[in-house]
Amino acid sequence: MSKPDSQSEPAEVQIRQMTRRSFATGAAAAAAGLAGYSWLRWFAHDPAVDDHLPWPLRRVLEWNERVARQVLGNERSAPEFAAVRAREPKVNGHQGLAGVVNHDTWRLQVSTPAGPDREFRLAEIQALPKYEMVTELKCVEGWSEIVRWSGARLIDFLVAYDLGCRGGGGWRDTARPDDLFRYVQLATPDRAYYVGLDMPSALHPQTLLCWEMNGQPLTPDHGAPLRLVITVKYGIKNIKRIGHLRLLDERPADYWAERGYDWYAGL
Ligand SMILES: Nc1nc2c(c(=O)[nH]1)N[C@H]1C(S)=C(S)[C@@H](COP(=O)(O)O)O[C@H]1N2
Ligand SMILES: [Mo]
Repeated sequence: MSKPDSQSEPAEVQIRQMTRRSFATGAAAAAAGLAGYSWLRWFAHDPAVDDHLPWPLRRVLEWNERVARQVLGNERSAPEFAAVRAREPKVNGHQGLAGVVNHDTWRLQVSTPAGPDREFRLAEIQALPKYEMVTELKCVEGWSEIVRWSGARLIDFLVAYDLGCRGGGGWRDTARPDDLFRYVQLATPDRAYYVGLDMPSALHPQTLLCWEMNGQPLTPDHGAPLRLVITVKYGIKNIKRIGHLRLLDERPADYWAERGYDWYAGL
């Protein structure tokens, strides 16, 4: 990302830009309304997590407080339910689930336009703060199920491993929403199933990289070793058996969008 050269810019231009920025922040927060703001607070000050957060995550919570209103302000959180209501969802969709995955040799391969590619072991994802949520999985075919999921937030993964901002840069204090890539694509190891996500949805606090369902390790049918659970989207975006994660600025290909479904598939 190129930044305006502060040396060559008159101070009043800079001040005007800064004012416009803070105005935009306030306006977005107001437009988001109470629903948006309440999850933002929950996101930014989670007492269960705040105290023992590794420093990069603590830093990003502060970062979130400042910019989340601009990036994520219009995303709402989905309702959560009592754990006793959780059931096993029916196994639906087998694209990209052929064969078996060895959890020891499995890697999450991450690529960005600038490269180089990076690889992550399951343990590196499981080392992140673990979240649990009891939410409704909604399939476009008309059924839904309440399920208890556990895993790490996708945003925490991106922040902890300095992914998501252009130029290979991490989530520095100076990072701004427009430094972020605009899209994320996730694909199965064989790339037979793939989903595209807009960045605000990818960064939502209820977007989890899950390795457990209803308190048990994921079964292969439900996406072991790692699947996405994203409450702001229909089931089709909740990709099972993730093998690849790509950060990019062009809207990525999506398996069901190519077959006539809405690319955003938002709820
Ligand atoms: N790899 C992969 N992930 C997938 C699918 C698929 O065909 N392949 N189907 C999707 C659809 S349409 C739904 S509704 C959910 C169902 O998740 P479940 O089988 O765990 O209930 O998985 C989603 N993730
Ligand atoms: Mo589905």
